[in-house]
Formats: sequence, C-alpha cells, structure tokens
Amino acid sequence: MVKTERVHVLKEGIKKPGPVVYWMSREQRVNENWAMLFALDLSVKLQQPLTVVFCLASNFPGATLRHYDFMLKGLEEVEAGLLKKNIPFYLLMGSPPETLADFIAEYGICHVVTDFDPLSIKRKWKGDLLTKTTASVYEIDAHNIVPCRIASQKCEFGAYTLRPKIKKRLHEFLDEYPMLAVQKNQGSFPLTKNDWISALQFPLSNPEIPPVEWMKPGEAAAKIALQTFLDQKLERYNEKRNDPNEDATSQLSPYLHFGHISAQRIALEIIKNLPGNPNTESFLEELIVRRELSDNFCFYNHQYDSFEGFPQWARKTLNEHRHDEREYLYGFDEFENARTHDPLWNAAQLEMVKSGKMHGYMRMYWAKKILEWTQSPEEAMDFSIRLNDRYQLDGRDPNGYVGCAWSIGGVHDRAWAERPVFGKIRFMNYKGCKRKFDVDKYTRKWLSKTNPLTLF
Ligand code: FAD
Ligand code: FO1
Repeated sequence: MVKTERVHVLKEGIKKPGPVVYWMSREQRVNENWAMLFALDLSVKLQQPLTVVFCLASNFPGATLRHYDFMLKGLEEVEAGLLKKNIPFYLLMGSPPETLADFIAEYGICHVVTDFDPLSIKRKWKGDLLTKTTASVYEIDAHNIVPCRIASQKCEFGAYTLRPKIKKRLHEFLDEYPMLAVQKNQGSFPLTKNDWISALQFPLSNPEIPPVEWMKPGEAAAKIALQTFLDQKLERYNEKRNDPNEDATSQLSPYLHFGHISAQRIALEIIKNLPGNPNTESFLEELIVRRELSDNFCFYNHQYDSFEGFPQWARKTLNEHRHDEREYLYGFDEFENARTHDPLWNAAQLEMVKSGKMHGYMRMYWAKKILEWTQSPEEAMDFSIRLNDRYQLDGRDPNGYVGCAWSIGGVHDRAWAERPVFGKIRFMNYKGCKRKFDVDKYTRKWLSKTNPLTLF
C-alpha cells in the first residue's frame, strides 16, 4: 500500500513480537499521511496494536506561543480523528529522544515509525533515539510527493536541475491515498484523552507574540483553505501572486509546515480542478519543485542555515564586498521593531509581526535589505532566520532557511551584475517594487496597523 520508495529503514531492531508506535512529528494529520498508513499496515501485518505519540519539545528553536497554539490546536484534532479510528494518541511532554525511549521501554514497543524531516534538530532526535532503543525504526517521507531521497541523491544546483528529475517520476507517486482503516484491536493502550490545558504550561519564549486570529489550525481548516483557493484564487494566481496588495496566493504554507495537509492532496485537487492551465503549472512549480528543492537542500547540505552553506561563487563575491561601506546599518532590535529608514521594509516587517505571514514577494525584498543593512552576510542570515522563525507561522521550515539563503547567499540562483555590498548576489530595490505593485497602498496598510514602537 505504501510505496517502498517512501520507506527508509533507520534501524533493523531485535526481531521480537511487540507493539508498533507512530512517532508523529512533521505530518500532524490523521488522513492522507503515508507514515500513518504505513504504521497501521505494519501493525496489521504483525498482528500487534498500534499507538501514535507526539513528543512536545518546549524549546523548539524559534517557536513561540503563536506556533505552539496553532500546533496544539491541530494536534487536538488529530487526537479526535484517531479516536474515531480506535487508535490511541498520546502527547508526551519533554525532549523526544528521552521521553520516546522511555515510552518504548515501558510498553515493550518493537517497531517505531516516524516521518521524514531534513532539519538538523530532527536528525539529532532520531540519531539519539537509535542509541537508546533496540526497536526497529522506519522513516517515511510523507511530506514530498516524490520522496526526497528518490528525487535526487545529491544537493541540486537549482530548480532547473531538480525539476526534470521530479517530472520524470511524478506520475509514479502522485496517486490517490487509501482511506485509513479502523484499528481492530488497540491492545493494552487505553483510548484516553490528553490534558490539552496543561500542555501549554511550560515556559514559552516570547509569550508576548499572540496566536494569529485570521487562520484556523487543523486538518479540516486546511481543506477549507484549499477549497477557497480552488474556487476563488487559482485562476488569478499567475497574474496576481506577486502583488502583496492582493490576497492571491493559497495561504497554505502554515498547514503544509505543520503537516495539517499534504502537498499531494493539494496537487491532486489542483490538477483535477484546472488541468493543463498556466495557473496550475505555475502553482505546481512552487508547490512541488520549489518546496521539494528546499527539502533537497536541507537534506544534503547540513549548513543550510549559514554562510558556509552558500555556493562557492556566492561566498567569494560576498567576501570581496565584505568591507564595502554600508549606507545604512541596523541592529537586531531596529529590524525587529520595524525602525529602519525604509517604510516599505518596515511595512513588510509589520505584516509578518502582526499577521504571522509576510507576502512571498515581500520576503525576498525583506531579506535582501537585511543583507544590505547589516555588517556582514553572516549577521544577515542570523537576523533574517531569527525574525523569520520567531514571527512567521510557517517559519522553522526548510522553505524558510532556503528562502533566506536564496535571498542573501544566492542559493539556487545565478550571479548577477556586480554592485557594492551584494557583489553578484541578485539585487532588489524600492524602485523595482514600485514597478511591480502599489507600494504606497501596501505601506499605508501595514504602517497604519500599529505604532512601530509597540508591536502588539
Ligand atoms: P503559494 O504561492 O500559494 O505557494 C503554495 C506553496 O508552495 C507554499 O505554501 C509553499 O509550500 C510552496 N512555495 C511557494 N513559494 C515557495 C518558495 N519560494 N520556496 C519554497 N516553497 C515555496 N516558506 C515557508 O513555508 N516557510 C518560511 O519560513 C518561508 N520563509 C521564506 C523566507 C524568504 C526570505 C523567502 C524569499 C521565502 C520564504 N518562504 C517560506 C517561501 C515562500 O515565500 C512561502 O512558502 C509562501 O509565501 C507561502 O505562502 P503561500 O502558501 O500563500 O504561497
Ligand atoms: N515537532 C515535534 O515533533 N515536536 C515539537 O514539540 C515541535 C514543536 C514545533 C514548534 C514550532 C514549529 O514550527 C515546529 C515544531 N515542530 C515540532 C516541528 C514541526 O512539526 C515540523 O516537523 C518541522 O518544523 C518542519 O520541518
């Protein structure tokens, strides 16, 4: 049922009968989740009970109340959905390797299924777990339509090199999901409800950053957002997607980040809805090629969030311009509080702080100006990633690290005409934005939302 190309065996454990656990992490949904489907398949084949756990790490890098609130509400929906399938769901508090290893030992678990994630923190969690358990451990790529390890076995130069590799095999993997069956026997695992009130009792970094109100978390809300995009926006996507004054994009990135919906479901619906249409093509280019390119970069380049991870040509040109005079220089607080000389940049910062989601076009301008107005490209990466992860609902994601590295370090881009500070890194400026959209309208909207000195 689940293609073997999606399955990667992290550890062949001691062969003995015992329950199966799905350690849910990236794909926080019940349905249309290949890791969930694989875990139930395995438990039926072994005639062993299946349970699902989520390890809640209180110190996930960059995560604030805004993110934990969105994520935990989505997980509450997962619990309800799994109860209907007679599959117990436990929220384990504490750092995953230890809490999970204790759970495995306590219940004599013999098979651990988890979902693919290229980020360093997940590699570390899984690496630590392997040293603490004798159970078999399987990793399922339920995020990418063409599994990351299958699409390419190396770090790709850009979309133009990955695209043909994905297109060649897309038809094999872009198939319909089977329904998740009801578990016949959950064994000795009680179908209890978790204590969601106390789940958020741990000390949160930046508790002043409030949950977003305009976007509802969870699997059901993600499906509604997809339907809204299909019904009202897809046909204008090409024409309007780069205009930050228009609500013309899918707004699906937070749902994809937390796994409330799969890219595969989105692609299936888009193609069904508007086959062979240029809007469909350009949307799928972003959803499939660009998104899978981010996982490819983070998986094969462990320095995905730093200057050292930039391509050689970019490091060379940035080094050659390291000592160029900066016309403006700002510290982290000035950026965070939207206190630069540029009202357009300040407006983009406030859109992110206030709404939790900066428009895609503005993210490029926003990050490139941080390169222009900081002491060094290293500092630019540090500031942009910290701000992106702290305020973006879809932050802390391979797309974010690659987005910053593309903007500041030319990752997946080519060399452009040389200029101060940027060297040959692609340049963007206010004038370029003015040619693209009504800058005053966007600036007025977000600067009027609040006094920049009081973010909330
Ligand atoms: P749509 O245009 O509707 O796109 C649909 C989906 O395609 C997105 O949800 C996303 O999964 C994917 N996608 C679209 N554009 C890109 C892209 N450039 N790279 C990779 N995938 C893409 N995306 C995040 O998910 N999290 C981030 O933290 C993030 N930070 C970024 C930082 C910078 C500096 C830049 C330049 C880009 C960043 N992006 C990030 C990529 C992109 O801006 C967002 O994915 C997009 O704006 C999300 O809005 P949407 O879902 O409405 O996009
Ligand atoms: N994944 C977990 O397994 N446990 C967590 O406690 C956790 C917290 C968290 C907070 C914010 C956030 O943006 C992501 C978080 N994730 C957590 C990871 C997330 O589920 C995704 O897997 C990755 O961030 C995407 O690569």
